Amino acid sequence: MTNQPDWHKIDNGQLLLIDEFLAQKPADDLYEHLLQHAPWRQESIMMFGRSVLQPRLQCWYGDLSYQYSGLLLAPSPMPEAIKQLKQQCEQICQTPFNSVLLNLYRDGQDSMGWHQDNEKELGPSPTIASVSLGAKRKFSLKHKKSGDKIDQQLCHGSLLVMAGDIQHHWRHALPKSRRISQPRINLTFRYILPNELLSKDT
Ligand SMILES: O=C(O)CCC(=O)C(=O)O
Ligand SMILES: [Mn+2]
Repeated sequence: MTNQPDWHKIDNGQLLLIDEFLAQKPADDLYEHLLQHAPWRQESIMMFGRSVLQPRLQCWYGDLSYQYSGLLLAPSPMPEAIKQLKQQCEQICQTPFNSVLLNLYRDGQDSMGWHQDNEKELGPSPTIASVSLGAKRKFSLKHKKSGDKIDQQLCHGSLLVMAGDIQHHWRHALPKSRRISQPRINLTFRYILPNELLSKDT
């Protein structure tokens, strides 16, 4: 069951949060399925000239490759269960998605640092739809100029959408949390622009 979209205007963008985007049973089934069967990998990225393991596992499905922090994620067809979820997100957001990055935070020690989803392949003002499964975790946004902070608890089966110019003006992160011992899975749906639509000088 999905609620009516209720977008919140924030400085330089819009946020949408639907706590009960997925009903309990489909959320439980997808969580168990992905936990057991998704091809999770712990990737390394280059930081200050050294190769460092990321504090989470990831996998990627999409028609096109995606490059971030020096990592190249090769194209890989989306499984049916994820295609259905993609369609639900497209309906709510009224925009297409052609790829999804899955993150598995094994417990509260796994995290994602402050960043912007602003790779040029995502286009100038990307809409990013993020579905959460498993442990409830705090998600934070911080405005780059004003320092304003928004903290949002993301629960099992919820959908958070970032749209407008958020990726230019805000950073976001999933901080560590000592209290959490259960895994969380996050699926972030994106639209990757084909190479021929990217301007050559960016
Ligand atoms: O786990 C989350 O909620 C955030 C994930 C994220 O920001 C990303 O995949 O770029
Ligand atoms: Mn992100």
